Amino acid sequence: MDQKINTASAESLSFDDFKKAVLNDFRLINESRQASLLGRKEVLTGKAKFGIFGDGKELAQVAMSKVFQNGDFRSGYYRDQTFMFAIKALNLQQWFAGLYAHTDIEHDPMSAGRQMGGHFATHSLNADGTFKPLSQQKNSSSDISPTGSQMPRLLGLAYASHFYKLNTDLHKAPFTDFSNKGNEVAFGTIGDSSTSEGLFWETINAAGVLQVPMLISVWDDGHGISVPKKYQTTKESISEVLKGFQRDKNGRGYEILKTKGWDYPHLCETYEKAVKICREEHVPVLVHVEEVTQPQGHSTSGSHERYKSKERLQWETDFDCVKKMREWIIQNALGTDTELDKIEEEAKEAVKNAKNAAWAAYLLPIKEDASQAITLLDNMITEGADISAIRTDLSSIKEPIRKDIHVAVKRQFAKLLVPLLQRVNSLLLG
Ligand SMILES: Cc1ncc(C[n+]2csc(CCOP(=O)(O)OP(=O)(O)O)c2C)c(N)n1
Repeated sequence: MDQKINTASAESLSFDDFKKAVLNDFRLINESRQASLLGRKEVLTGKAKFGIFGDGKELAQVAMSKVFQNGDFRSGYYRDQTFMFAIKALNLQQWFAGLYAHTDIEHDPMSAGRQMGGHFATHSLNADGTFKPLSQQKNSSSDISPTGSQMPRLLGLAYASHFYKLNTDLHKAPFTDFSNKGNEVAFGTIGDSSTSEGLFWETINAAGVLQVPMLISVWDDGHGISVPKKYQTTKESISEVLKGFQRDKNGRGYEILKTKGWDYPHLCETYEKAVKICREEHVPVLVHVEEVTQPQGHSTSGSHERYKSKERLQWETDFDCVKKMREWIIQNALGTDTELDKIEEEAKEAVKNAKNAAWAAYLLPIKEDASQAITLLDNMITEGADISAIRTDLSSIKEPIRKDIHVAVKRQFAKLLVPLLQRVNSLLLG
């Protein structure tokens, strides 16, 4: 078996349990991938307005989630659906509800449809405004759309743990609900092109000076929308240019680690190492995850075939993390083709069912409004105006959106108002 999978946590598991854990991860990345594929279709067929998904970044996020503990915080960006699934802060149906912008917090717990899909969060407050015990749950601050804006907040979260560690008065109740003596890690995620921004550099420098438990991962897919790295990043490598920040005998600084987005055992090993340094020594760590792909391009507003070369597209197919994990499982006799085919099929089915359930739940209140509107139309005094077509049009729409209701009611008013206005007009003009 591959040497690299003998990481500390893997060693403590029996072969069967290890295999089970690996296959669970394989299931999760497949579900997340299928959600991205189906999500794009939902947008392109008009059921959702915009989509920006985590395809290509699944494996790195599964590895990161393994070392994320209660009390830890994430400050990240729109690619992190797999991580949110892995820490159980989000399920597939809720993810689709967010895509449709379902304005009900029970359905879209991320923001009740107020944010773009793919903007993730956990709740720090109970419904009555009191704090939840943050040290006993997995936390994520709420994503915001400007790229790089997750960075200052990430620093703040890591700095908070630094203070909690230093101030022993905070090591007892009720403060233990917020921090376990400062032993948390603040996990950040950012895309490679956003590392060109000032917010990134200021945060990186400050965290190095302050020596805070900040673990920042760069998902490096080589592009910022359509612009390749050679126009964004000096030497085309953020870890290369940050080498001066590496801690050494001359001073405190960073631990900088490199890994690849398709290499499951090395990703797991890297995150175990990274989090140990961060949590135990309060030294910031940067994990540069290279060779990450973006199978569907940047967002639903573009098509990457227009700006990536044939060679790059082929490389992205060959080094797709789902494909590579499957190959690795087979090579290491942790699963058979039949087992893996079954998992892939079940993942597809689970995602399809979650999508259908989310869509039905999204439509339910709209359908109720439409049926109320139809009753309203029926009860209106028509004064001879023929409005049956308006009613028929609305009631024949199988999946109405709110606009359909507004249009029907407006048409009805127009039909009724025009003769009325004509009468008023003729009265006034004699
Ligand atoms: C401050 C700001 N500038 C521009 C944008 C538009 N924008 C959204 S995503 C993106 C590219 C980000 O690329 P990268 O950081 O590499 O992340 P990726 O999407 O490739 O994972 C840009 C320019 C934005 N959201 N915010």
